[in-house]
Amino acid sequence: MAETTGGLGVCYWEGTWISVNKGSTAANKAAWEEYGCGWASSYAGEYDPDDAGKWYGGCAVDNQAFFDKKGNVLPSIETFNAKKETPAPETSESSQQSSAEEKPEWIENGSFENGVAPWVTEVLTDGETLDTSDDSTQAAKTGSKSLNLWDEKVIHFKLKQTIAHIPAGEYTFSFDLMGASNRDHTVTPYVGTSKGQSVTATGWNSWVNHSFTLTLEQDADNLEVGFDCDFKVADTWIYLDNISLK
Ligand SMILES: [Ca+2]
Repeated sequence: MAETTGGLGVCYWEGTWISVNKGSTAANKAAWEEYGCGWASSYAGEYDPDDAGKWYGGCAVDNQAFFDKKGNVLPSIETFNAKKETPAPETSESSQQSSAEEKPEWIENGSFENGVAPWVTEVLTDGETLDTSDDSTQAAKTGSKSLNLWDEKVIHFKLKQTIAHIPAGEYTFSFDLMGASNRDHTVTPYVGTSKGQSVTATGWNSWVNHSFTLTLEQDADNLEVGFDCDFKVADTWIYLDNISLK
């Protein structure tokens, strides 16, 4: 907007309509009516019988990207803060630093304070299942929980989540890792086809922050981000926390 002649700003309309996504129109209608998450409920028919009274419920433009279908806020909410702070072109070190700090977070639930989802595991070792991939209060680098990954056997798996859409640009992927120091294993972070260095945990509660930078040459849809975890000996365990892509 700052570069548009006469541009005053943007208007954002009804960001709190949530799709609910119960699996069928009938189920969605019941949820909209019970929780009031559509554009209007049947009660609006009292003062607006012709429009809201007939067409209450959800809307073709609900779930406009600030909240997921369960009402959890998404990283996109940072957009307006980021834009509001965009300064006039200036190259001082302090202004570069402050704009870097305000970059939006693209990882959802990177601190495992809200369970494990949307993180999922994909086991690459035939016939194996991962014994433990749970959020844990045993240890945390940020907040009060982290993710514990453990298996009684040798196992190779991925921990990942998918970013629906992310613009081209330069990003830093970072995370904190701790875990068994006496078990041969590697943890390799990746963002799409970009891989960071393979690292190894260094002991109980010995949290180490790792990061790598990457460039997305083009906007990406359904970008997979996560870790390739290769537990080369039995009974290997790690904890991950504070995962970030900015
Ligand atoms: Ca945490």
